[in-house]
Amino acid sequence: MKFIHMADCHLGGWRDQKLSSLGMESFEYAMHFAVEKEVDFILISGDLFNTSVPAIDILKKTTFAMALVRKAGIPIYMICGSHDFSPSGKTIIDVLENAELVKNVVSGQTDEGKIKLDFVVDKSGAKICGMLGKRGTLEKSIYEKLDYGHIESEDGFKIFMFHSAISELKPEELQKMEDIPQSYLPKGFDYYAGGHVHYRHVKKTDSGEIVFPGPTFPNNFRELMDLKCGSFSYYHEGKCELLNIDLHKVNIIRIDAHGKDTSFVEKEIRFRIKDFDDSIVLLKVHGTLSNGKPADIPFSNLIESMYDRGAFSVLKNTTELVSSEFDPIKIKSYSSSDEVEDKLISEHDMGNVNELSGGKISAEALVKQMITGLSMEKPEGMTKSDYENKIVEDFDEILNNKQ
Ligand SMILES: [Mn+2]
Repeated sequence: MKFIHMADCHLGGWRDQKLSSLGMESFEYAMHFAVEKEVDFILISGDLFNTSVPAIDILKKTTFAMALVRKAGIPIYMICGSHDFSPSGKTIIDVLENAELVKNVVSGQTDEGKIKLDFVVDKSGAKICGMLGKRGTLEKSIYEKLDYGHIESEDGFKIFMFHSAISELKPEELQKMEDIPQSYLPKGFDYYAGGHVHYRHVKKTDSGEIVFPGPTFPNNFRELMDLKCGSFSYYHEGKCELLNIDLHKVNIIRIDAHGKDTSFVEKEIRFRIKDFDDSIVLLKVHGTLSNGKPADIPFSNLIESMYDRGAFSVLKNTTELVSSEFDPIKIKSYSSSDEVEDKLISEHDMGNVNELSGGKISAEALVKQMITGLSMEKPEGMTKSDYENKIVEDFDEILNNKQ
């Protein structure tokens, strides 16, 4: 049996046009790899798109790549991740499924309060089932109702797809991320196809492996620094192999500006400019300058020189660069906007919201859903009044369902 497993593609996630295209190319690379290796099937463990309403050009390229593997006779099995849902629970994945490009494997019935998951049986014989991921790890409550015996007693080669962080397997820097314990995963599966945590990790269990393949392309500056490239898992000859997708190398220029003046920092950056050979350059400058302010460093000029020397793309990060002329404002750096939202919500008095949530879900979860609702951008081609109606409709659903 041969398959590839990817997750967290976040297609359309980069504002920078070049990096957005690179994210797409990395996804296409993995799809072509699958065709070339004649795999039995492809697994996508959630967060295929960055938003629940992706732009038309993103959809166009994604569906083109999917149609290609489908024509080669390769099925795509997937689950939805936290980014794939609109606040009212709608997802473009349903559209892809109706067009028979993908198969969403999350299905089941409720029987006396217990959820019995169904298996999808691939023609290779693999039996696949899975659990969706929701914003704020709201899937936790679904795991608590799972009929484990029902899926654990099934025989054959079994794959469980999931989109959640696992407490025991989280990297140090993501300790605050919400998670589920490893014991929530059903036992006895041959392969656990994970997603959600943007890092690469394989852990052996008694029956098989829990695999986090990493995103197919890093999603922000920090991920580019840490991961350097995208990746996916290739399962063949009874074991999995994590493969990198490095279409462009990453060059990191990290400058500690502490106690230095701006002209010294400028020189230090200049010394590091070399032939970049089509690589992505990450320029990270941090520390407290001895005199002058960050704006005195001619960054646009420096960046231009980098492009002149063949950089594919240059990203600058100076959020931790401060001037000594002012008292530095102490801010904590957060890894994602989700984290900032969580922090703000937790600091806020939830008295009134508690009433609104009717006790069915936590006030925090309700606020998160409302924030997601308000963050929906107006899709291309939608009129302003339709957009307004849609927001109101989504809000109604959030407030009435509270699920
Ligand atoms: Mn993700």
